[in-house]
Amino acid sequence: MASALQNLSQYDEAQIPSAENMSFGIVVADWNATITHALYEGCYDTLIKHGAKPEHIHTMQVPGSFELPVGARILNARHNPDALICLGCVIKGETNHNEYINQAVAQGLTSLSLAAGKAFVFGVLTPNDEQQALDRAGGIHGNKGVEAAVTAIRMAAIKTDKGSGKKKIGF
Ligand code: RBF
Repeated sequence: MASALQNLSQYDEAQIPSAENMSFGIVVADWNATITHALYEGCYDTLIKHGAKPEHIHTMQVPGSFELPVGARILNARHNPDALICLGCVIKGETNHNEYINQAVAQGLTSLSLAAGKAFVFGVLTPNDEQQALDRAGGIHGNKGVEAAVTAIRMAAIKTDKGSGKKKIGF
């Protein structure tokens, strides 16, 4: 699988729009806090690195990943940011609770995104075990919080882009 071979958190910084005039909401689930708080650090630092101002980044903690959609909805109503990022970690256990939670979060964030016309970024790790989570929260596979931040910046730029003229596209 291609994704097993690369650290997707490495990207060309020059290709990312400036976040200087953008605002963001970050919602973090406290279940598996060692993991999710590392995702948050990566996410927050990336927004700042690309120019976002601390006063334009609004953070909310919720108990678990299942609460991410409602937390994001509250944060959106409160601050109306350009994009929201939801960070969580649902580790597969002996029962299939993880499938219900992941499905609910994915559906909830999709509904919110489409209704609001802005990104509610899915930054939820869905690992089989804790090691897979650590690998993606600052380990060998990078930090998915960084990638969630980059997605939010790109989507916020799309939201405000007037799209005039021909664009150079490609990778
Ligand atoms: N929340 C997470 O963010 N990650 C988990 O791995 C996780 N595992 C759970 C396992 C079970 C059996 C239950 C009942 C809840 C779990 N939760 C987890 C919490 C869930 O997201 C939510 O906070 C609670 O179900 C309360 O609505």
